[in-house]
Amino acid sequence: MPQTNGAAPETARLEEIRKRLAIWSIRMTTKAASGHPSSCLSASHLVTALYFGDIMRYDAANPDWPQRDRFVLSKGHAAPILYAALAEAGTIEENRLMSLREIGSALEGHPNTRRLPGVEASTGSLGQGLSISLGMAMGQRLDGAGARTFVVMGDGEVDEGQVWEAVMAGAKYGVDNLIAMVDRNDFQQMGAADSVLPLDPMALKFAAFGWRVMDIDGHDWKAVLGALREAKVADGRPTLIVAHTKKGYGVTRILEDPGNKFHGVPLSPDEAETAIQEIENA
Ligand SMILES: Cc1ncc(C[n+]2csc(CCOP(=O)(O)OP(=O)(O)O)c2C)c(N)n1
Ligand SMILES: [Mg+2]
Repeated sequence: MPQTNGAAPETARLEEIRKRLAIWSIRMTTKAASGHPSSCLSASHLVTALYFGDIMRYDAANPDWPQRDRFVLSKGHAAPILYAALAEAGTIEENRLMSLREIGSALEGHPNTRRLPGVEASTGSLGQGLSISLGMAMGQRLDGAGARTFVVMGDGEVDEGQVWEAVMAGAKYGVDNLIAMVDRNDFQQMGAADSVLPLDPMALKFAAFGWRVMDIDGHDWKAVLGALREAKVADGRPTLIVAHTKKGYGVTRILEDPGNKFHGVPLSPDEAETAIQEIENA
């Protein structure tokens, strides 16, 4: 469960939680000898803010509460940080985390909504999460309970054509309870995201398609919380938050690699211990 310190400023409390989720992501992937720790770390502020920054409305003990806000991790390969958040919230037991990617474990390499409470959508085949989220948000609107859907995409993921179909449909139907974030860490699997397909000016492209857009530092608590709070004030359009991040945030071993070759590569046990100390001492 979240450990709160009433005397500490909100961002200090969130940073403590974020560090725990980051450390879990490293431990889990190192134990599994497989997975995507660097993709978890870049999204760590976003996921922490959503679950623990008073952004999403949810009941951790009742993950199927019909009026809940929903979170879709469209970049499903960052599953460990989602699982760590669900454990931190109390939806799943912490002692399940280290079963990541084991045969038979519900903590699959990519989230499986049929197997784990709190997972809203099965993702991992990139490009589908925004469409899924759009449908959820439209359903929530019909329900009339004022619920929202939040979704985190990767920047490389935005290459997928299906993303742009959802962008157009979201604008057409004025789905203003849909809040999308792009984890703009500038890298995808094969290298620099813009070397595969140029994405900039990303925010302006979404704006031209009819979305409200925000462009922020995705590792700045005030910016992340401010953007998400502003996004919750509906204005007739879906919202996109471009969050500029670092793939492997907080871990020098990953960040110092000029080509960011650590995509889908877990840290060795020794590297993991060094990385965990670095995060704890930051
Ligand atoms: C449809 C599809 N194609 C290819 C892949 C393989 N794949 C897994 S992660 C990844 C790169 C994703 O990059 P990005 O969206 O920028 O996410 P990041 O890890 O940088 O946050 C790719 C190509 C996939 N999962 N789904
Ligand atoms: Mg990326």
